[in-house]
Order: sequence, then C-alpha cells, then structure tokens
Amino acid sequence: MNVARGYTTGDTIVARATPRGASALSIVRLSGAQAVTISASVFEGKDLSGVPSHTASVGYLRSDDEGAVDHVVATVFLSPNTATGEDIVEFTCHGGDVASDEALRMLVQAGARMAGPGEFTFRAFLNGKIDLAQAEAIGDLIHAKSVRSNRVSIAHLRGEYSSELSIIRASLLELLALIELELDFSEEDVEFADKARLEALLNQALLKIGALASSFRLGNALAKGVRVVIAGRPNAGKSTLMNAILGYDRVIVSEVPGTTRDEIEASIIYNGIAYQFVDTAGMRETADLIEAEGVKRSEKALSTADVLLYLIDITSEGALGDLSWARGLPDRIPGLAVLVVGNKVDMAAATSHTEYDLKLSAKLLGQNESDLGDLMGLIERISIGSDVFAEEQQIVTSQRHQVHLEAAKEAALRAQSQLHSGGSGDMLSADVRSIVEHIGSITGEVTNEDVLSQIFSCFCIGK
Ligand SMILES: Nc1nc2c(ncn2[C@@H]2O[C@H](COP(=O)(O)OP(=O)(O)OP(=O)(O)O)[C@@H](O)[C@H]2O)c(=O)[nH]1
Ligand SMILES: [Mg+2]
Repeated sequence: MNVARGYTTGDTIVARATPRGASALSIVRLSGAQAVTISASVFEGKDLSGVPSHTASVGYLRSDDEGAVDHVVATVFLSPNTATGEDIVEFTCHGGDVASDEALRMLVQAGARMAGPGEFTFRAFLNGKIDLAQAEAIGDLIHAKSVRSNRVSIAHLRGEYSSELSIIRASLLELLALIELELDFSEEDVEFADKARLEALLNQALLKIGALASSFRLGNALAKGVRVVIAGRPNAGKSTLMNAILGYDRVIVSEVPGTTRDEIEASIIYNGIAYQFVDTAGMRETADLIEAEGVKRSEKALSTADVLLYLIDITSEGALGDLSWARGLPDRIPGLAVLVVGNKVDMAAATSHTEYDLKLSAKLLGQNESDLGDLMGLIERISIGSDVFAEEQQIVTSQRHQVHLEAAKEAALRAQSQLHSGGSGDMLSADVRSIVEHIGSITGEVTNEDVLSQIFSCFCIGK
C-alpha cells in the first residue's frame, strides 16, 4: 500500500537506531510483519519465533555462509502493544560501526528493507499509536535545546497538547450539530433558539485557540532557539560584549579596529531558551580585502538574525549618526527586532545620549550581574514578548500548527460576527467546519500526503 510519497507499508523495515561512531552499545531495530521471522533466521540462541512479547534473549547474530558477526541481545515486542503497532525486534549490538553495519547487512539479506527517515514514527502514526502532533513532538524531543524545551515536547508526546485540541474539537462539533439541527428545520433566516449556548461554545473555543496561538512566540524560541547577531562599527566593543555574555574569552579583543573578521558563534541558555550569539566584523568601508569580506558577511548575518543587537561606542564621534542609522533598520529589514545598545558608559559623562534601549559597559559587564541581567531581559522581551503562561497552558512549538491555529482563529472570529449579526446559517456552519478542519489538521485527523511526507522526511533514519 502506498500511503505517502516514499513510504510503503506491509514490508519489514530495519535501521540503526543509535548514531554511528564508537560507543558501548548500538541498536538495530526492525518493524513489520516479518520482523520476528527475519530475526529468527539470523539469530543463534533461543528460537525468536517462539518467545513471548517484551522479552530479551542473548545470542549470536550469524549466517550459515559467514558465521557469527556479533554477540547481541534480541528484544522481541509483539503487535499490537508496540511503538509502531507492528512486531518489533531490537538487536542491541556492540558499539562501533562494524558490528551494527554487519547486523544491518545480514538483516537486509534476510529480507528486511532499509527504513527511510522517520519511517518507524510514520508507521506508529498510521497504526493509530500516536497522532501527528505527537509524532512531531518526538522530533522536537530529539532536538530539544534545553530542559525547558524537553518538558514542552514531553507534554506534547504524552498527548496533553492533543487532548487540549480534542476538547476544542469536541465543543466545535457540538456547536456544529446544534447549528445544523436548526438549519434542517427552517428554510431561511434562521433565528437560533439557543443562541446563548452557541455563543458560549464558540467563545470558549476561540479563547482556547487564541491562548494556544499566542504561545507560539515562546514555543518557537524554545524549539529553535533565538539568534542574536551583534553588529556595529569597528571597535564598538562587540567582541568584548560577546565574551562578557558568554562568561569566558571566546573572541579576540583589541584596540585595533577590524579585529574580528569571521563570524563567531556561541550559545548560552537563559531562562530555558537557547540564545545563539553571533559576533561579526565591524561595519565600515575598508580597503583591506579580508576585512571587506568580513564586513560583507556581517551584512548578510543581519538577515539571519532574530534579534539584532546593534552596539555603539557612545564616546565615538559618529555615535549619534550611527544611532539614527540603526533606528531606521527595522524599516529597511521588515520584521527585524533591533536593540540599540550604547557601550563604554564607564568613559562617558552620565548625561550623554539617552536614546539607547540600554547603556552599559561591555568591559565591566562580567563584574556586573545586574547589567547583564538587564541586557538578557531586554533580549528575552524583544524575542519572545513578556506574556506569562499558566503552568497548564500548552505551548505551540510548530510553525505548521501555528498556521492552522491562526486560520482557525480567523474563522472563529468570522463565525462570531455571523452569530452576532444574525447572518446566514449556512455561512456560520461553513466557518465552524473550517475551524474543525484546521484543528484536525494539527493532530492529523484531516491531512494529506504532501504534509505527511514533509513532516516525516525531516526525521532522522531509524526514528
Ligand atoms: N572603556 C571601555 N573600553 C571598552 C569597552 N568595551 C570594549 N572596550 C575596548 O574597546 C576596544 C575594542 O573592543 P572589541 O571588543 O575588540 O571591539 P569590536 O567591536 O569587537 O571591534 P572589531 O572586531 O574590530 O569590529 C578594546 O580595546 C576594548 O578593551 C567598555 O565598555 N569600556
Ligand atoms: Mg571584534
């Protein structure tokens, strides 16, 4: 059966489930109707086709032609209570590449097919073991950047997020049933008997959808991290600032303008969010070829920034002109969040230039925790906002989900105004249907092949 591009089901797939390289152990696993038969044919030990589900057996992987290739533990999981819903066998091999490569080769020879990216998770989805949001949470969990993002993914994987969505969906279906009931009985210009109930259901759904949608800025930052590019004129103190934020001397600092020529990146975790800081070459016109290349890269780095931290030496001659240039940046690069920070306050009179988002001394920042806290707080606010979410609020981490939530919200607002203005019942019902579809697309109740291929192809092989 061909379900989504590149994925077939019905055959038995095999892949390495742990990364290549030296390690204590390495896992190779199979899933499919023939998983046990194929495994039993290359296993010397207990007859795997006779062992109970969820049991481990020690033995050798071997073939008649080649003899033994590894001493392994074979764990058998029988359908339906398995991760994929199919029979699964996991071979725990010795670490390193050779033993597990040999195991893979032997299992393919015995009839298994090498799995594509995310194919195990795809089968779990197809067999109803997890919904689409949970499948995506597995990807997030593997790539979690901090303990906090791990917690959000686990909540999604446990189905807490999906159950929030299914509560919304259930109340929308009730709403739809009420609307359609009345539509069936009257010809035109419906005046709904229980308008208050309809309004209550719709408002409730809208509130929940709105809360989810507004969590996305935070969720996106948790999942992807925030890229902060430090830019400014040569000698502004960018590298000094970078080192102070990181808490160690990562970048060379000197009084010679044009010191930094390559982009230098390093990340820190602050309040559970990974911030990737990028130090750049100072921006100026230069005759030095290498420095000019650095400047070009700095300009390019601006376009990759989530936040641009534009640093200005407030004691420098061009500071004011530089300041107004930096203030104009958001107009020239739409969507760019810009912080203009004045540096070297330790050298300047206290009264000068108040137009900065923050003034500090990069040189003294390492010794001044409250200034560093102010700076990080500012970066946090400009990148994720200052909304505080209740403990039980589910956080949306996926752009795909956010697109559906925004569309659902729009349809809900349209439905709300239809209901208020006593508009057409048909249009009201169409809008509510559209909300249901968008919510269903998140969990995969409503979906199409392309979306599935796209989601699962982003996984690693073996997952
Ligand atoms: N007094 C004072 N000096 C500073 C401060 N921050 C940086 N400096 C000095 O300014 C000079 C330039 O600092 P860098 O951090 O190398 O500046 P940069 O912006 O990275 O310079 P380029 O890499 O050349 O673009 C060094 O001599 C630093 O010690 C500050 O807060 N106060
Ligand atoms: Mg520098």
